[in-house]
Amino acid sequence: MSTKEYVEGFMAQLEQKNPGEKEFHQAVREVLESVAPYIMDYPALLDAKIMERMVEPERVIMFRVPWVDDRGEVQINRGFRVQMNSAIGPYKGGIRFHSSVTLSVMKFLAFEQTFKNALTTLPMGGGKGGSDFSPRGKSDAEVMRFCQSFMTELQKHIGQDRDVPAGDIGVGGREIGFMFGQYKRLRDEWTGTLTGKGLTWGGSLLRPEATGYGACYFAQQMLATRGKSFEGATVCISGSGNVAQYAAQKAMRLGAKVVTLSDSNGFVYDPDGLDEEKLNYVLYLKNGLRGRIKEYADKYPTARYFENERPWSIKCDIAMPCATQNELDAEDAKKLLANGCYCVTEGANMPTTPEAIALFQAAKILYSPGKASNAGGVATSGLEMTQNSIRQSWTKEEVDEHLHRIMSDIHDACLKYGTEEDGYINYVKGANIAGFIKVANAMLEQGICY
Ligand code: NDP
Ligand code: 2IT
Repeated sequence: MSTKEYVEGFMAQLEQKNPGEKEFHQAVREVLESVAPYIMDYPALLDAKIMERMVEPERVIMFRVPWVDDRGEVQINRGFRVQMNSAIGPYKGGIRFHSSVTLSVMKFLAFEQTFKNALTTLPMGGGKGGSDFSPRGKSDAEVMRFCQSFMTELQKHIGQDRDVPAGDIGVGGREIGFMFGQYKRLRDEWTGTLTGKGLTWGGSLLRPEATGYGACYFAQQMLATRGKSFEGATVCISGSGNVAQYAAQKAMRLGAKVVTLSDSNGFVYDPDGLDEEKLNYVLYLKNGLRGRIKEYADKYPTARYFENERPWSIKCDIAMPCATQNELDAEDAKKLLANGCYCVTEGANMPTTPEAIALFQAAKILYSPGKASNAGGVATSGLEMTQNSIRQSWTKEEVDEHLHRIMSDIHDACLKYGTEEDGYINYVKGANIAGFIKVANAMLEQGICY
């Protein structure tokens, strides 16, 4: 059997067994194409059906989330927790609240998380959860009632040594607070079962910044392989949420000019670039006022707002997609390449379509998949768990040092498994193989239990 036959046969079965789950199919195919040659060299992996086991979640929990809105009307949402793989540690991964959440989205995210967490070098398994509830436009009281109802069911399935959720799209400090409060009330115990907590109640310094900062640390390492850096570079960022905000802050502080931010309605282009004052306004606009990125262009007239467009037509050296899955397609990739972009570092999970990835790799530009470059967020969640367990709080400098080391270790792993014969670093291959080997070996050593 050729590698191609193995991949296509596997995918045909996966698609038949999981019909319609297109995001999940996409995520599995990407990993499988990288690891198939490795698997075929090790009959023990084939015989133990490691890959077949990895694509079947250990457990999926789906539940009703009823709540009452401010008008007194009953609302029903759907809740999920996909406990994908616990080979190397308790399930760990974020919770997403967004209207686009489906079982397929949860499974793709939990699958990606398994390999990402393995790359962090910390003992964390893979999981993901969420709901099709969207906090946008809801009052604080509505968000609280929703979070309490969601946690009333979820708390039966999680725990500090079992499954430790955190934030993701639509889940920030406010939502983690409401969920943690309800967890503590129902379980009558104070444990670090959620990460991303407030600083006065068990949170870690630098966790809010960690995904965006980590992505920039990773990009620094990528750029260094070509003698380049952020200094003087023009950067396009998509999104304007947690990851985008701190990617922008770090890129700027490393000497880059950040010229775009976006949300699901459009993007702003500021040819003068962000500065500390403008970024502070964005933080206040998004986290305090819960406003739209369009308002940036109202406040700073040098900026322009492009309704219903994505930022990838703007000329840049470095692109950092930090919003959501499949937000950068082949057409966008062609525009970036034509404009001379030489580095694409993902802050989001699976933001680049397979066709766009192929174009970047064919052009031999630097391209890193989210499971490598956005792993700083979950890694710092792991550091929060450690601090909770030893009942200590580390300083910002201590956490930052760990984060730097972890991102650098992930980069080394990508080099080890992803450097091709001509010297091109295929970060997709490197990240997938390095993450896979760690999880696969743990599964082999533990026998056929899942
Ligand atoms: P936030 O909710 O803070 O921000 C999400 C941003 O993406 C918002 O600007 C949002 O705009 C935009 N967005 C969401 N959906 C869409 C869409 N369909 N089309 C265009 N824009 C969209 O989430 P995060 O910043 O935490 O997450 C961003 C990405 O990073 C996600 O892929 C997430 O999985 C990933 N990630 C997050 C980590 C974390 O620690 N938070 C860690 C690792 C990865 P709008 O307001 O219009 O919805
Ligand atoms: O996608 C991700 O890695 C996250 N949303 C962070 C998960 C976590 O547990 O901190």
